[in-house]
Amino acid sequence: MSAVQEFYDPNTIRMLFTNAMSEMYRKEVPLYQNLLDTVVEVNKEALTNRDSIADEILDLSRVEGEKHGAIRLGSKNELYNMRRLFAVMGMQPVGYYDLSIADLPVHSTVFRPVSREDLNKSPFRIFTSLLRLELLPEDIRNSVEEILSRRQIFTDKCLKLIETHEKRGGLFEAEAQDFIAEALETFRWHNQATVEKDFYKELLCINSLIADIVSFKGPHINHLTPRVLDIDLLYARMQEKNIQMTATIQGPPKRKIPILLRQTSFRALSEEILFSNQDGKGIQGTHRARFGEIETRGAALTKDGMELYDKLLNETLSQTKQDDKNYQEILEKSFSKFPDTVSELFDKNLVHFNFSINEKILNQKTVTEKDFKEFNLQKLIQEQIIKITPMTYEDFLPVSAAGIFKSNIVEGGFTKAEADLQLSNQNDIETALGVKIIDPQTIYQEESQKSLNQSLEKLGINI
Ligand code: OOG
Ligand code: NI
Repeated sequence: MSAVQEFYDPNTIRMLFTNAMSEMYRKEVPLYQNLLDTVVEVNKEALTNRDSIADEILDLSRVEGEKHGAIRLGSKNELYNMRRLFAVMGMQPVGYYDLSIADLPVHSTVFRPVSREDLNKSPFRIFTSLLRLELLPEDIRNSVEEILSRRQIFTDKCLKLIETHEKRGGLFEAEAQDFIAEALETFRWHNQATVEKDFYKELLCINSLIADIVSFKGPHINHLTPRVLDIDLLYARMQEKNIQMTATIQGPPKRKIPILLRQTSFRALSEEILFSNQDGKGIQGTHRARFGEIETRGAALTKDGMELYDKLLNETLSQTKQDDKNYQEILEKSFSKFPDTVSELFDKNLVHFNFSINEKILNQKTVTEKDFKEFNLQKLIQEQIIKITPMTYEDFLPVSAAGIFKSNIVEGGFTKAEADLQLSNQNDIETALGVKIIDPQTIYQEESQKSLNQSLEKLGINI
């Protein structure tokens, strides 16, 4: 009897795909290699000088390699197939980001692994935006739609392999290898624009994002983002090398207990491209789309934590702008109101936690089952029998804060009409995807509850 051939693990496909994409991007964008070298340098230094609480959240076992990338799609059909493509790699749409509140004609979701186990195997995610035709000026909407309907961003072989995966429930090793090579083609850079220069310029005037989405054969990967242990040090190093970075590190300020995500990037490079024209020779031009980014991750915030984050960020933005010199200083001042100890973050329910049993203490204390029953959770934590560790944030910087700031700084928060609009926009993207978007809060809550249940079970406490 021949052995049954097993499907290739989607986590392995994702890992190999990430490596292949990284290699391609480093060749395409040499400055990105420079950024990667600086990351290695900074991580080495940061490891000799570290702080244990931050270490746990940073999860040192997952430092190496890219953590995310981003693409921008033109049509609902492209998004539908992209969802099917990422499913082969064990990635599902998580979180909804409405970027129209930042004046961008797109909305987005993130394809990512969902379970902690899968994230640990390979945490790669792709921030995926979809152009919203209805937000474009009426006079160009039809031409844009027509141009986009003519392109096919996936190779035939890639679509066939996706279909095989769906029908059979997995791919075998040789198919998986083919799939990685074929899928990579979709993310490749094309220096040949598919539109004429004048039309490109017209799009550029409306919004550079539209020009980037519409003018090319496919949705080139526009950045990759590795993780760095000390982003402040990295930022300083890049500036020493005279590489132009974002005006400030985006996200929350530096803290003892890092929260959410802090990011910085180098400015998109001006790259030479050729526009199509009648005689087929092509007209020279340039395009800015591709950059390199760095992230450092902190604790996942609960809904209450997110609200406080938005409030403090708005407070900052009401006093200064991101590119002002005093921005970080004012940000830090505003965020002094965000608790920065594990116990306070827990008591105020601002952060999601993982629970585990401290076996050593448990053995020392010789407590009986009866004793546990009389304890409450707070006490078990105080006694250090149950250990709590902040959960790492696996999603992206919420744009809600900017939206709240823009729409109504005095009242704060979205109006009902705005909230309804958000919901209907999310429905639109879900219809295009063909599946519902997973709410990140649900993932964190379930993981937290599971670890608590397991811990209590070990102590013989039934809940
Ligand atoms: C998406 C940018 C979003 C991030 O790190 O917040 C993103 C884009 O520019 O297409 O990747
Ligand atoms: Ni990014």
